Amino acid sequence: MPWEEKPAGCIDPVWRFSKNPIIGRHAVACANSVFNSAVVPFQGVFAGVFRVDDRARNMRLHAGRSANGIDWKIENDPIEWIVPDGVEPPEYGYDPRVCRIGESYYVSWCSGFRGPAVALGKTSDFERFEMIENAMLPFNRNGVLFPKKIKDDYLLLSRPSDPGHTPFGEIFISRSRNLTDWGRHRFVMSGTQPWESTKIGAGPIPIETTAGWLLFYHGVLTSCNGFVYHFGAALLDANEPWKLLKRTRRYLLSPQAEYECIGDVPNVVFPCAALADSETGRIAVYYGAADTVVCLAFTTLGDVLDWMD
Ligand code: BMA
Repeated sequence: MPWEEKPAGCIDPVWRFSKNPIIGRHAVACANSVFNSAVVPFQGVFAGVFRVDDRARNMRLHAGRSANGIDWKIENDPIEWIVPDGVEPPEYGYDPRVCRIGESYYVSWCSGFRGPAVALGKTSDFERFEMIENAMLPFNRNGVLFPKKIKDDYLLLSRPSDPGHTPFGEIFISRSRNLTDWGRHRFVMSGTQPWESTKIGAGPIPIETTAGWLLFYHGVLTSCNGFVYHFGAALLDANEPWKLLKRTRRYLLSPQAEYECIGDVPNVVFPCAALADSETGRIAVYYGAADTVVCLAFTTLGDVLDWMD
């Protein structure tokens, strides 16, 4: 996985890749911008699903491949979802997450279903993508699956919202036996600190650790100039992940680099994927910056846990 050591003298728990952004706004010919995107290890290399806003400002998902997780070849054409009979096809798609469960790669995304809702689909090869169902009613965003079943249930985090830019938001969890019928909803967490006081939403697929599930999430503050998107992390109970064990009182990363402060939407860091190495504890976080480009930041499990204490 991509990795860069913490710079000498750095006191921050998360540090940016020196070659950010890794994907520029015109990485795809049709693109106005490429940001909030998800990657996974795939057959010895890496694959991903990318948010590409085109030059008509349609929001679409595109598949991509990479040998090293840094240099990406993104398809010029959007994913064409195979939609089962009777299922509302996506009017648009954005903010994907990709979750491996067994041999399948599940994509959750914010889908146009008479307004933003959480849709689920799957692929085994990043070429053929089948939609499963709209998992959540509108209005809901930031659908994030867990990478394994717990007590026979698939688990999905989500963030009920409104049809617009949503000045509120807390994380909930829902359970399902078949990835189609979701229920037994539980509240997980809300923002408590100023940096996350407007709303929060789950980010990358939770990472299983011996201390519980490590969840990176975005937290939004409303300033005189509008929303500011940071990210932090929480630790959720291993068996009952609606139970919050710990969280970062201070953010892990806030928009401070120029490419995070200047772009189509200034002051946004929005994590959608993380790669983790269990032997070393290394974590690489992929995040969208300023709704314009894709960036990488690094941390370790130890750094994040220390920041929670
Ligand atoms: C959210 C989503 C994200 C975006 C963020 C900041 O509501 O639309 O895709 O990064 O706003 O604009």
